[in-house]
Parts: sequence; structure tokens; C-alpha cells
Amino acid sequence: MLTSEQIAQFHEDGYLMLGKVLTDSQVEALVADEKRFRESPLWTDNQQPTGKTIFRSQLGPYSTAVRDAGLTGAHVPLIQQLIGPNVIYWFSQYVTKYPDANSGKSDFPWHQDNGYSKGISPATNITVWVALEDVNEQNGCVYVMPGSHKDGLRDHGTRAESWHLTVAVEGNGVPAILKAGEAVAFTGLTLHRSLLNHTDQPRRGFFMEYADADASECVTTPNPRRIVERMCVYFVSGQATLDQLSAPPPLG
Ligand SMILES: O=C(O)CCC(=O)C(=O)O
Repeated sequence: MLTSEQIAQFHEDGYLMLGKVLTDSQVEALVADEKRFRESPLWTDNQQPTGKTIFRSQLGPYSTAVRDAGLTGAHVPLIQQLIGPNVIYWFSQYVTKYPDANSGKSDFPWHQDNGYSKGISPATNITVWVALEDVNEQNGCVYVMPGSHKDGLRDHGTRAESWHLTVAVEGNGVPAILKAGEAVAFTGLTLHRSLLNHTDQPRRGFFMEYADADASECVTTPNPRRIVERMCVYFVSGQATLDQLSAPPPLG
């Protein structure tokens, strides 16, 4: 369990290094799974991958490894301490950053995860990013910006020639240097990024996002949608409140 000092640190910095959260066999299962999905002919983006980052998301229905990591990893009770008692595991993604080989394209610019989800309320959601092999500044680890969650959701612009959203940020942030199976947890409002992969091997990571079971996304629209109503949502603990947003439509 997290100590009160670790909880205070998480709220102060907007991130926390969790140490090893997945067993070696859970990491092996995810590594095999990442390869299975990356190489599947269902996707066409795995050709000539130099400088590319390949994403495979929301695969829980097809993957025991994805469900098992998100629901039984050693981080789960820690996340319940931070969000609980009603917690959902609502998003997961493999992120495989291929060697850059001087293309300059293998970075993922500064952003808040809630920038992509168009705002989540309550913004107590947390991302747990796990290394599937040792990650460091050479192979494109994630960097987090301490305290950046305190100013709320920022305006994200789009980057030329890419779907990435981004925010102008001063400073380098803190590199999350991790061994395989170790994780960094950060809030949905914490600015983070990753830089180029300067090695000749792919850098594989897997992240899991957790939220309060009553959280809504797109809070800036008149009809916010509850996350629990999305596909591929799994309960970690507790339940969602039944109200007009979650009530099923009348039959007949
Ligand atoms: O794994 C990475 O390099 C960064 C991925 C990331 O920040 C994201 O997908 O939101």
C-alpha cells in the first residue's frame, strides 16, 4: 500500500514511481501479446516501421494478458487508494516506438491524457505506464513534468503532419527510467511526453488508465458521456451510480 507521504507526493507532483507492478510472467505475456497485435494483418501500419510509433489500443476483449495486467497488477490496490472505492479500468494501449534512425519522428510531444479525452470529470483519473523492457533516455522513455497537473486542462494544438495534440512547455521534465515490469503513475492532467528512440531496438510500453466509475468525458459539451458506457471498460471495484445518464433507454 502507499504511505501517506507517497500519496501526498503524488498529489504534489502529479506523478509517482510505483516500482515493479507486474510479475515477469505478466510482462512476458504482454510482450507476446504486443507482437501478436502489432504483426496482425488487421493493421497495415507495421510496414517499414523506422521512425514510427505503433499503437494498439482497447484490446481487453481479445487478450487475457491485457485484462490480467489491468485487474491484478500490484498497482491495482494503490490506484484504489488514490481513486477508490468505485474504480474502472477503462483504457489500455501498447505503444511501440521503433528506432528513429535519424527520421526525427519517433517522439510523442507534450500533452495531458485528458487533452485527448476532451476533459474528464472528476479529473481523478490516473494512467499507469509500464515498461515492457528497460526504458531510459536513449530508447525514448516517458518524461513527466512535476506539478503540471495543478493548472487544470490546457488548450492542446495539433502538430503539423500528425494526429498528435500538443502544448508548448518549457523545461525537460523528469525521465521515468524503468526496468521491465516497473511503472510510473500520473494524473490525466500531468504533462508528459517521450523523445526519440536512439537505439536500434524497438521500445515497448503498455499503459492502463483508471477512473472513478462515475467519471464523464467531454465535460465541455452539453451531453457529457460517462466513461463506464464506453466499450472495453472493466470494473476494478465498486459500482457506478445509476442516474439519468446511465439509465438504459425504455424498451418498446
Ligand atoms: O509511450 C509513449 O511514448 C508515450 C505515449 C503517451 O504518452 C500516450 O499515448 O498518451
